Amino acid sequence: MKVIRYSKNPILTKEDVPFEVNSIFNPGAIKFGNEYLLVCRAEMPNGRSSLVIARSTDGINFKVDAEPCLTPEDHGKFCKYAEWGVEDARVIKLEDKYYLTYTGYSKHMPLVLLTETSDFKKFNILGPISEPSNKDCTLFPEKINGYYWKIDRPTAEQKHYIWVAKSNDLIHWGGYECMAEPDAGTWEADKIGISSTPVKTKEGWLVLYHGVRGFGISALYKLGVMLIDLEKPWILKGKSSYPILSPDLDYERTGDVSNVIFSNGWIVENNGEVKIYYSGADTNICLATTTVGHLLSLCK
Ligand code: BMA
Repeated sequence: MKVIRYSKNPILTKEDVPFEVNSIFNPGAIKFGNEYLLVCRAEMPNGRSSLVIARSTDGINFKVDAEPCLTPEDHGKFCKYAEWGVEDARVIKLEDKYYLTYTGYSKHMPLVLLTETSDFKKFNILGPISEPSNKDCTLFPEKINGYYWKIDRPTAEQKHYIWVAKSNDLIHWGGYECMAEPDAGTWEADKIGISSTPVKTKEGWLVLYHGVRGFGISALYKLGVMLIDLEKPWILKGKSSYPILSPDLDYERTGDVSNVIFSNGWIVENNGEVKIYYSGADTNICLATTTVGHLLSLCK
């Protein structure tokens, strides 16, 4: 099965949010008990983002909570790194807790913040796990060779590419390795960053990533898929040679940032079905489905 857009996209727009927002987009996704949770970015009227949860029992029909779950102001002593907004959470279950890795945006520019929760009601903000400029971070859902691992996207001069690092406690990181670089002259020539959380398969860790190609003042954001070595997560085993989703439809072409498909969350069902949650034009939340088998075949 190829990647198929849900016929009633978008599944969430700002009209579905019970408080005033400019837009709702870029959700992290996780199953929690019997519910599908989307941890969405809500851009508030002042242009700064908070995170808000949307809940569903079928993964398609979501209801947005009455208020945000995490705001810049909630960040206390870390607020200075989140003052301009919190954005684009990846959500993972690791041991007996859930973790959110997301962008804190401030005068210091983007960096990665880490927060833990057990119930998606109380959030314990652990603080930055990168320096700026860095974003698009996910943890791995289990220890590998005795360490916790993260993937992120530092910016080095003109380079925007993917690195991994390891840690004993999720707070102190080291062992940095470059994992993937953009392919010159292709759809992902200018920037790449990890999109989804990694999902374990027999062949490796499967993960969505985004690629960007700029054209003057505009840029095209598309989605691809990568396969990472199970034991050595800095080794890229394969990736799709073309995008699996590109901005084609009106709700992906037109919006606050035109021609963008961006994803930071998916849910892989036990039967291998994949629900990709993504946003069109930084303005809405959409759904596309595929299978693990299809995504693996693209990485060969
Ligand atoms: C990236 C992030 C995303 C956004 C994308 C397209 O750099 O800021 O939040 O969806 O750009 O505008």
